[in-house]
Amino acid sequence: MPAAVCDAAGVPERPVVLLLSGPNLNLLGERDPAIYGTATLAEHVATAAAAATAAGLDLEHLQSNHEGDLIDAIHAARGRCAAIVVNPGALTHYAWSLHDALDAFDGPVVELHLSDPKQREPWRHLSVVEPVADRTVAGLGGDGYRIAVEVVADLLDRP
Ligand code: CA2
Repeated sequence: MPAAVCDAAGVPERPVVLLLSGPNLNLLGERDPAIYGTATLAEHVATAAAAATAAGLDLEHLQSNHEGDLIDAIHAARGRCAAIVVNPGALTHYAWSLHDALDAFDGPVVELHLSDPKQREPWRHLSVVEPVADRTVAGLGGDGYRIAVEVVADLLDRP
């Protein structure tokens, strides 16, 4: 186990996992239940937060419909967050600036999708995030949020 990082009062800090949600994921639960299920994004975030707590991690979440907001959050996570879980939405398939920002992040990156884009329309088969992700969790629906955090916990525990 790595040595605990402590705050100014000597209290051990829990590593922070940043969960990022890209465009339109704020609409989850409102339409397309056959593809994305009926749960809302808030419910998925609660699932991820519970998994983080169980693993001794803290979870922060940001959803944005704007690519630049997500990139700013990745930059701000450098040196502050231990890992990133990202469901980039449709940015997955073309946002090379997101690829570059994640490439500049030092910790583990887990790419997360509710559906399995590789089983869908051909334009979804390319992920520009995949080359800079340590793992991809896809096609597991809402369970993916718990599993992605468990994967992060596993990656952080490795020497
Ligand atoms: O399967 C995933 O998690 C995706 O990242 C979801 C994206 C899609 O573009 C990716 O190919 C795969 C779409 C998120 C938009 O979700 C909506 C939910 C309800 C209503 C409209 C959009």
